[in-house]
Amino acid sequence: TQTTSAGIPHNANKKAEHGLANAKAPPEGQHVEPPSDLPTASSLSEGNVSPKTGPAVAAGVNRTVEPLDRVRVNSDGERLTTNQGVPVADNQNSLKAGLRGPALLKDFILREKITHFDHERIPERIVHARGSGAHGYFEAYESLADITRAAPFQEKGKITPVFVRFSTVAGERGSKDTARDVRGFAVKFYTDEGNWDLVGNNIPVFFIQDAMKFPDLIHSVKPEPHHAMPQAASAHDTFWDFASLMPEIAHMLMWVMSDRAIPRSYRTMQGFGVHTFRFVNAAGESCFVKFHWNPKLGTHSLVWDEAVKIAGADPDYNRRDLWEAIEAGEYPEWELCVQTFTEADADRWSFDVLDATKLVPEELVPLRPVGRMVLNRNPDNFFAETEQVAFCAAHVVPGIDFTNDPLLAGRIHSYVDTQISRLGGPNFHEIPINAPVAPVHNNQRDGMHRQAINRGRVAYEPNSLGGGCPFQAGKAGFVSFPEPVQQDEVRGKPEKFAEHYNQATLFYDSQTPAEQNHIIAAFRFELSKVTVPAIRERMLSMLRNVSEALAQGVAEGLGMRLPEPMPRALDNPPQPEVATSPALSLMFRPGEGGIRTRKIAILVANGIAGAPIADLQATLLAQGAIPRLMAARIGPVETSDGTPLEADVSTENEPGVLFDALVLPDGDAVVQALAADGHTDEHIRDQYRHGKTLLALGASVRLLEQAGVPKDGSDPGVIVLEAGVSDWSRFIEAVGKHRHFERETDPPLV
Ligand code: HDE
Repeated sequence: TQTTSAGIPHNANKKAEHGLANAKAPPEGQHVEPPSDLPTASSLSEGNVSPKTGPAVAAGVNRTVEPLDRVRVNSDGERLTTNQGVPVADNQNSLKAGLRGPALLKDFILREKITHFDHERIPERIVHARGSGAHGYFEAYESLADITRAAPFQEKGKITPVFVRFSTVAGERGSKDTARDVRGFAVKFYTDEGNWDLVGNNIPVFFIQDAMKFPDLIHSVKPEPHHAMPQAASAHDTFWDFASLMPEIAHMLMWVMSDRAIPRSYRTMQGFGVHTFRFVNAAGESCFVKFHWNPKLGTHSLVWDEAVKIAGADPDYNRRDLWEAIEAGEYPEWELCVQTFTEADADRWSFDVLDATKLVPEELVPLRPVGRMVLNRNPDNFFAETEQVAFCAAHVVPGIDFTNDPLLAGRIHSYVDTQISRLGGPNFHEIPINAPVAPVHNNQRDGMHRQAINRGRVAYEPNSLGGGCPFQAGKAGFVSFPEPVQQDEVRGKPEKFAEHYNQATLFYDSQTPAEQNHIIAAFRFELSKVTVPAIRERMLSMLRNVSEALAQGVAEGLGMRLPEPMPRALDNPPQPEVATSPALSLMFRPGEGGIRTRKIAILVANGIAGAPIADLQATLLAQGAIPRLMAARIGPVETSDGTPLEADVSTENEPGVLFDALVLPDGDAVVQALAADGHTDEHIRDQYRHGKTLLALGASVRLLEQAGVPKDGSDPGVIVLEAGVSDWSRFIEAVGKHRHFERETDPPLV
């Protein structure tokens, strides 16, 4: 750990400027010293409640609700007005000279309406354009005051409001949710000491090491500039051309070709701060820190064939899932964990902690859980909140600081810069969703769309006319960690940045066989879309440095021979500390089990015995699952026993890929009707192919046969129950496992 020069007063040289005798010193008040009783982060929070955010609030209500109240508009029972508040008499007809005459220029009501409409769109984010947001809170498990003075961590139980935005990276605003892509995981903490944005991803490493390459990376993955294709996909020449020429990308490619890049839900993915940051405590001592968000529901993903089909069935798949879970009161939750380590630890390791293409294996530095985040309120308005929210890697608060990661340096610049054109000027911090809950006082003034009405004649410092206010907070304010730097200015990279493959190998070797197969299949798919053979060849030569088995698998899939391995920058690469890290597998965090919020389709048709279906439905509901009765058409179902059943989804409006499990009903006539509907077969095949659970009751076993699904009892995810049996426990247990990859073959059997 290092120590700040905490004793140095702020504005240390200022007084000397006025001469020894202070002859020209300004009157008292010009440079007021901060009062000695200036509030600190911990004194600001009384119990768990920040004075800025008001008294304790009812469960389910966030502290960001009240500050936003002043701008929330509820039009219930209100009359229609113009933007000037003028009541509008007729909202159907423009003003004309005679019923068949020309529209009149003086129709200010029409003109205002059309003009506003004409300007409704703002530029979309250059990356992460497609996103979904939610409000919630962070709750600290314990005080971390010994290692950081950051406000959210000062007390056990302290609550800090948050707004979170999840996103895909490459696709445009209206693109599909299930693209193979990194997911953004951006959290805005509205702390007592200003906003802290932890703008992370669902993958702990990145494609490149230096911000200098970011525009190149993004240009390569975005739709190709001449014909603007493909949308939201990396499977095209330019991305792989760039990738094959940038060996530092090897580790990240393992992650984005894995199922991590197609999460089942935002609620089932991890989040990572990616860069190494610093914690700094009140004494000015610092340690390094990496941030991890672990979902309570465990980590679960889609499989590729499923992701492709969902893209057509419901392009809003992840957005809808998040929205519906929160509406249903199934508040998603993540545990925030930190890895903390010292500069001396970092110096010993084979990799550089300033290199964003490297992670710190959990086996090397275990995770320490420090709090939980719960998302418990959907935004009122997508545009006002989710679209206008402006995250920024430079938004840190006292107690959090940067490191010299050269990727991070570029981010510190980029985010504010991009908001200025995206949100139309330098006052985007005043947009309600961006405004800190902590008060803002400075001498910045004016600019497009200024909201604050700053009072008084003073907009400069030092001043005597304003009593020296707003005054500098001195040591109570943000003090940059004074990391000693004495170096030549160079363009280059540190030594350890030259090793690109150890952690790619670590990742691949730490996956289960099913996950490894998915990685091979993903490379095969992506590279099969590449039209230039030399690019494929370069990629294979890169993969040989990661894993011979992987390279071989991909080469076979492409009908190619293995080329020579790509030359390495280092002849003697350093030995990695760990050879496998189980924590890198999605299987490592299955979650708490159970079937809460899992979507289960129960196929029904006229003539069905309703009682067992109603019983199953009630059992699943009681366990928090979402059973839906699916028929060829929605509406009431005729049951043989008079039990009222209503099909709430049809095979047409919610195709089978949108469900986590499938139940096939008993009854000869019912099975016959289902067998005659091509959707049934399709649904069963998809469920089976995608590793999901199938339950066949009585006569419906025929439907499995028809679809070619093996039903010899060896697959725990294919459950056949004799007619009349209604013990659902095996089915529930199987759904709780999410996927049954043991059945997977390549190519698929079914
Ligand atoms: Fe970003 N990134 N980024 N990024 N990033 C943006 O900011 C940038 C990087 C991340 O939901 C932009 O407001 C550079 C890493 C998320 O609104 C832009 C570099 C990580 C979001 C930008 C990176 C991220 C963004 C576009 C390399 C994970 C969405 C719109 C030096 C730690 C935030 C905007 C939201 C968005 C720049 C690399 C995460 C252009 C220059 C690494 C989650 O400023």
